[in-house]
Amino acid sequence: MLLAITRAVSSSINRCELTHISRTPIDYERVARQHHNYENALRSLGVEILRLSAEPDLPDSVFVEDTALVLDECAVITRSGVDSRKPEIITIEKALMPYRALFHIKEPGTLDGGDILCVGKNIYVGLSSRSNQHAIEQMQGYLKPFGYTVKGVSVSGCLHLKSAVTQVKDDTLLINPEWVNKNNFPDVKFIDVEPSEPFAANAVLIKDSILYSTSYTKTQMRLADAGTKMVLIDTDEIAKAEGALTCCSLIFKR
Ligand code: CIR
Repeated sequence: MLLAITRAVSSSINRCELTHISRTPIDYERVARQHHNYENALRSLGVEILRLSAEPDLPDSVFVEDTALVLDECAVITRSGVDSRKPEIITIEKALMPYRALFHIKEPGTLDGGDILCVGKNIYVGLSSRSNQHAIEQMQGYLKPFGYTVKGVSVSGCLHLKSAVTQVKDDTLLINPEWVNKNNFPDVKFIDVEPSEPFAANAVLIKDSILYSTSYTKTQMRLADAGTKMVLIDTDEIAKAEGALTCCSLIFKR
């Protein structure tokens, strides 16, 4: 059984961090509706939702993915690369404690979950403005005993590694090769995003289906041609906070 931790959208989302996009007003009703539809799409794929209460003082707290990496054997609580997001972990630790033994990224390590791509026992970590080599070394120490290898990957032009690449099948990555080099990922196949849709590389893989945005119609056609089963939802309001699909949940076997 898969469980997804989510968190209601903060009423202060208009004060979210932005790095690569300009600020445009976020309509609270609309973003909350898109988030609700996201949760329902996960339910339609057989995922149970554990929704945490909104955090009015933490604008980016809906993006729970950034607070932890949850593996079958344990979880790693992150330490955000921006101060405004560091307190988000307090409630996430409490929520994860019943399910996993917890490790913590410690100063001077910084890590956002959006920078972590797991492909089997290979864990790739984006060396972005949010995540650093210290965090990678700490993760190696925590996760090597469980058989994982942790490797740093350069990314440029986007916020997180998973803005540039995500898994869409057991053996296939959806990638924007402008933002991350394919050579980092041996022994996999690739589907490239349409060059006119640079933000289209973020999908949530659940069993043999992906949750995907209605915004990227051309890349959708490429995914369909490759036989990918898709559940489509609107994400354009969430995207104004520089968020994508993976960011809004922490999904793991309960
Ligand atoms: C931030 O800059 O931290 C948020 N506005 C967006 C975080 C998106 N998270 C993700 O891609 N994992």
